[in-house]
Amino acid sequence: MSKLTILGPQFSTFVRTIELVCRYKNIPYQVGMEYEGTSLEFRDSQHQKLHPFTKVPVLIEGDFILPETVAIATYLNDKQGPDIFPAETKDKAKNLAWVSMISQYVYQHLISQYLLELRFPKGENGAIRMDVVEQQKPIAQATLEKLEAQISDQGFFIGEQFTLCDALLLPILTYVFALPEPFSIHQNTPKLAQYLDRVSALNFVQGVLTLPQE
Ligand SMILES: N[C@@H](CCC(=O)N[C@@H](CS)C(=O)NCC(=O)O)C(=O)O
Repeated sequence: MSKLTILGPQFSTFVRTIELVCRYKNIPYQVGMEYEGTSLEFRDSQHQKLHPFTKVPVLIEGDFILPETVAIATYLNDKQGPDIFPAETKDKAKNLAWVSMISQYVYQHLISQYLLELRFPKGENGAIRMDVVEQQKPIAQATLEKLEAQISDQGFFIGEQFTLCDALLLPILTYVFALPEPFSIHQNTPKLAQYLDRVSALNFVQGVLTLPQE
């Protein structure tokens, strides 16, 4: 059977989430924008066929095509290897609540509305729109503080087990914690910093969470 492909650029946080799940479960995979021998362009008609809203990642496994991170992770979870959800019903439900919050609000507040504004400025002559940054920064800071309040002392984001919450959060936090002054927002989140250092050092995480060269 052909190797499973995670369609999308490796710098995408959600693509990295699926990479982390594959590595945790020891599932062989490849990452890239290659599909059926050609390189896919973002939002072209081929991409539209694979994901109706032209997002990444999309999982390609032979003729099985699956969009959306949580669906992909859940599908992969049924394969070999350790579980990415707690076994007990209520623990699993609570974990899924955080999966939903991280992939929606946390991603929105930290990445779409803050980090992307800095990395891909939309102001005149490619300048950072400082008014937008000023407006979004407190929202991003408050979101990090909500994560700080939630984080467990037991090793992972929730409890003693690596879960999909960690796979979603680590790629986001890696980018956010690398923001330089005056955009840095992690001054009040020491537990989150320790968590990021601790979990990033695990073997299966190594090599995934790289930062762009300045
Ligand atoms: N709900 C989607 C969101 C995926 C998503 O937003 N991916 C980003 C990259 S990290 C993307 O495709 N951005 C391109 C765009 O919005 O046009 C999922 O969970 O997979």
